[in-house]
Amino acid sequence: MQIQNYIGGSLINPSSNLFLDNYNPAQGKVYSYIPDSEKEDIEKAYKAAKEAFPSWSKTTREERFRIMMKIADLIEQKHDELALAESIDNGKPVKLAHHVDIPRAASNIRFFATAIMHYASESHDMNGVAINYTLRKPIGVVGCISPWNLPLYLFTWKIAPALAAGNTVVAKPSEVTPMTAYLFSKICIEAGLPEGVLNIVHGLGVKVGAAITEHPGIKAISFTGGTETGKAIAKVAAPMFKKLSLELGGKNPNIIFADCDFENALRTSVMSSFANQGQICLCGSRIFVERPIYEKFKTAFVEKVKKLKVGDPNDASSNLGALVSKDHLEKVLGYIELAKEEGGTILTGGEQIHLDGELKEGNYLAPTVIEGLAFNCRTNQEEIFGPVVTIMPFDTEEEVLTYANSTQYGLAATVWTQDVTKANRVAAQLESGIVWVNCWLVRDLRTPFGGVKSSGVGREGGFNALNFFTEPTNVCIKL
Ligand code: TXE
Repeated sequence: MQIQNYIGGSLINPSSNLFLDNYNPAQGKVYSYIPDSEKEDIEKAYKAAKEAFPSWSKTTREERFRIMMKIADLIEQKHDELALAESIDNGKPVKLAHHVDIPRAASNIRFFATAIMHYASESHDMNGVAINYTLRKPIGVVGCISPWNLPLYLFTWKIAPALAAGNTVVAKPSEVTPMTAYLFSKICIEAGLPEGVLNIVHGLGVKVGAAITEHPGIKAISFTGGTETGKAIAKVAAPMFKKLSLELGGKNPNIIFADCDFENALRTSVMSSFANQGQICLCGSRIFVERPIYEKFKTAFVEKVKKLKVGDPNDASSNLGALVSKDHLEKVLGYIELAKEEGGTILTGGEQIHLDGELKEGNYLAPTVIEGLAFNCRTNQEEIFGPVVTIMPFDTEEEVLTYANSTQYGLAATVWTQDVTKANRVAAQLESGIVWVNCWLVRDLRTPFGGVKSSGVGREGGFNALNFFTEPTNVCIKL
């Protein structure tokens, strides 16, 4: 199967007519081909988006709402096909794609379709002297670049607010997981999205992603991915004064106090550590447990982790599927070796898993728990982005805050305690864009989403995203 670019409303081959291999990570085999696009393809996409902008930006909110709702309906109608495609392309359990990725993609579109209907701008009255009002205008052609871990989920999370606000878009999904973005382009055609409003160009980050970043006509970039890539994008885009929203890596602390609801903390920590094979930027990869319950929690946690089934993503009984690529598996295995060198003890996992038959060459790794590491060693400071967590005890709030805040990252944190005063006190002191208390990954799409420090710049979600994708003009009228 050959994937195509979606430019000017049509599905077309890349200018080079060259294609890259696309792997099925569960089998380690090439199963489709992705356009190896070039700068030239981005230029074509930009021209189509520029041409479409005057009309799309003037389209009524009601009409944009109507088309976007149709897209969301079609995602739901094709739910099974999309979930299977996501699982084959990414290696994630198909049941996860069913419950999380695909429903969320439809919700993203619907959420911003409705949000634009309620989006209002500010007015400031100067006590009879003058009145100010703010116009919020779409920016023009904007760029959206997304990663491989939640492919359609994060792709639509960016595209939806951009389109709702009246912009036209040049988008690039990850070259590692292009399939659902391709299926999405067919959905947009079926829904009647006007030509050129959304353009999807496939290919390598260093070529296609860089061409979007460098393009002088693309005035804003919304990016989710690795911190190093974020730096490279900022370096190019900042001197061009582009608007930038960067959602980058994390090394999230999961803090468990002795007074927590033990069973809930235990059950949720297994999920927050290993959901999507640990490849979610919000996963809690450093577990800190207050000393009085440390041994009890550790024993129960390891016991539960040992019971997780790593297997065929298409089998409903699998808890973990395959890691996204061979390269990524190697990277994660490298960190397990590093943890051993740094004095860590592997409590469970630590090894690649070799399944049988068609899955023989798949990228499977046993969920891994590591104990005995210092809070400031590399394993506890660098983003691993796989099914690997460390666990360590703490004695005081002050100590655990030092551990939690010690990394360059600050995306998400989880706190487990039944003492609401303590929860508020700790949450306020965590250097983190998001803090979950007694839960994990509970998402209200209206809330600000993003990180501090090297976890990013800017916030997505709700009106934050619509503000990002619009340019305010203040009009001051003397009375
Ligand atoms: O991300 P990249 P990758 C982290 C995680 C992972 C690491 C690398 O630690 O191991 O990032 O993953 C495009 N200019 N996260 O390699 O390379 C690229 O094609 C413009 C965290 O997938 O950052 C893809 O579409 N674009 C993360 C997108 O950027 C470029 C989720 C992300 O790719 C580019 C995924 C360039 N120079 C990985 N180079 C999270 N926080 O959610 C690449 N791209």
